[in-house]
Amino acid sequence: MNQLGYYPNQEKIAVVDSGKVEEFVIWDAVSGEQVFVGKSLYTAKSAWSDKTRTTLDFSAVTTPGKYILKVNGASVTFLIKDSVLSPLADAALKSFYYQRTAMPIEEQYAGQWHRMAGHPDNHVLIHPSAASPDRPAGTIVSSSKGWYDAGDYNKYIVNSGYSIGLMQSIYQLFLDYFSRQKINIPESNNHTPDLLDEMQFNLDWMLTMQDPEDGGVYHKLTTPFFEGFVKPVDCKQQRYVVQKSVTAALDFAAVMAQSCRLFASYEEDYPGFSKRALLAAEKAYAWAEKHPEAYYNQNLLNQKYQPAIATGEYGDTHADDEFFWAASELYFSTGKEIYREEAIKKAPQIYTAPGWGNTFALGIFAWLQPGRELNEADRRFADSLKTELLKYADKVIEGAEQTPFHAPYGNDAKDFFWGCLAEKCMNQGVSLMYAYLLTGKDVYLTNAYRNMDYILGRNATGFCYVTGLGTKSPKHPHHRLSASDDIEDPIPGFLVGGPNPGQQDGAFYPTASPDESYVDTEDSYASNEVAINWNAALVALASSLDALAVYSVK
Ligand code: G3I
Ligand code: 9MR
Repeated sequence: MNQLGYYPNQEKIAVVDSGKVEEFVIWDAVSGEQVFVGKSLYTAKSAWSDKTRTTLDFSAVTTPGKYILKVNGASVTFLIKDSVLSPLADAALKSFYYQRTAMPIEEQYAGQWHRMAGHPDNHVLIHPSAASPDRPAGTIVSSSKGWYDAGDYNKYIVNSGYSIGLMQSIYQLFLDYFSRQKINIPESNNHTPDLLDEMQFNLDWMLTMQDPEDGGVYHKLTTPFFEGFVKPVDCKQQRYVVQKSVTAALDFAAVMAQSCRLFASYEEDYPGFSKRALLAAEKAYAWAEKHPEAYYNQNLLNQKYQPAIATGEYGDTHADDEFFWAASELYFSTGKEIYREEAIKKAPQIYTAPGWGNTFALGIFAWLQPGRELNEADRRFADSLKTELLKYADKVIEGAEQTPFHAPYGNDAKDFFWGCLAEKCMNQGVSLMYAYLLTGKDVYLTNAYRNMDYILGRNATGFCYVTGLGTKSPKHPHHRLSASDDIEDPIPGFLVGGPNPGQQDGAFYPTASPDESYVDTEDSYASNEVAINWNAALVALASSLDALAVYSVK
């Protein structure tokens, strides 16, 4: 079951890992009264194991409260509640605060997970791959602040640009919701919404990753090798900025152009940022146009330069999607025709859900932003993007209500890979949520909720895949901050990568079955790591569903 609970009028489904259910009963946990008796809805065979699963539907129970579901001698407690996803939305965003580098994480904001500052990054070297006339190899630069990327301690422009882009796209849809959200971070009492404050902490770092001379953007800031599982304060390896790349420049340009618009209302807290961001964006874009083939390829880099770099690659061999996203954001921030032309030239033929390596959807979200004023030609173009998004959505939801977990996600072996719970399950949900906003058709939103139910427990392993939430959640994520802090529980609010039959980490997995190929051990970075882009997807879907609150009692 969804271990967090259900909105009063939300569809409520549980799945039993066996084929025979005569009937199930729901009791009010407080009064002790029986409130509902149900029969199974349908049974469905797993595509990968011999399990036949039974679906139970208790959507008819709508009164807020605490209940117990009893079936085949087992029982489980659950909640029906307004704002049931609020704690998830808040915790998901708060996770970014815990990822902050270069400052102490204080007890008043972090409780038991407070820690000392690490990685000041005020003495970073220009790697030979990043050398330029003004900054020869070995030049010392300061590149402070920003978030740790994931379970590791490095900072990658592609991934952090994408993550902010996704969250800020959602921010623009629900301004009211985000202006009220408080997650207890150091900036919570200023005039800026907490989400933007948190983004600013990383945007500030990103600005330091641009070469002031030519506008190019370094791909990442990293140690040559991954650090061990030690506290940030104990890390001593030299850090470098490495090669400028076209994808880093464009993700940077896109997110700066987007931020220029969003921060314009918050000059009081961030004076001058908006203007600086736009200048930086245009410079980075111009650099990308001059270096359209400057892909980041770590193997090639290591053949030419020392020290060799072994950390995360975030490599890519196509930049049309990044060009499209950046040109679109720049068009909406400047109104310049050249960006419009470029966006239309690079536009996708079909809709694909967003991911760190595929930013088409972020550009599409910019064009489809509700309330955006478009001239007639632009409106026609936006409509063509909308048509594709809806085609995608219709295909995704087809037959979902007959599947083992009653969800569009999780029915194809291709749904399970490194980071799939975010990059596929959540981002499919985000796309369906947009389909709902564009049409008002409930069926899209219902299916977005179904994917949320999936990660919160209605799935093949029975895990609620977010740390610190639910009754059975990951305790040993591949997360250096959680592993090195001497606190038993992992830092809360993180979505793990999820089932991954690729099993690239050599950890011991219980099975090869795609949807059960998950193990809650620290060494499993291919199924049990955390990452900012994955949490960005969680922020996006949890906040949207909570902001819409369509299934709450009105
Ligand atoms: O995209 C395809 C998908 O279309 C296909 O269906 C699926 C099935 O095989 O594969 C997908 O590709 C996978 C890709 O992740 C998805 O984005 C690759 O197999 C997989 O190897 C790749 O893993 C990436 C991993 O680094 C290894 O390069 C993850 O995306 C990426 O999130 C992860 O990022 C690391 C950073 O490098 C370092 N910091 C930690 C971070 C998280 O693990
Ligand atoms: O901890 C690293 C994780 O963040 C990356 O996603 C992963 C893949 O690049 O690599 C992890 O580091 C492992 C390294 O690749 C191999 N030796 C063991 C490291 C983890 O302990």
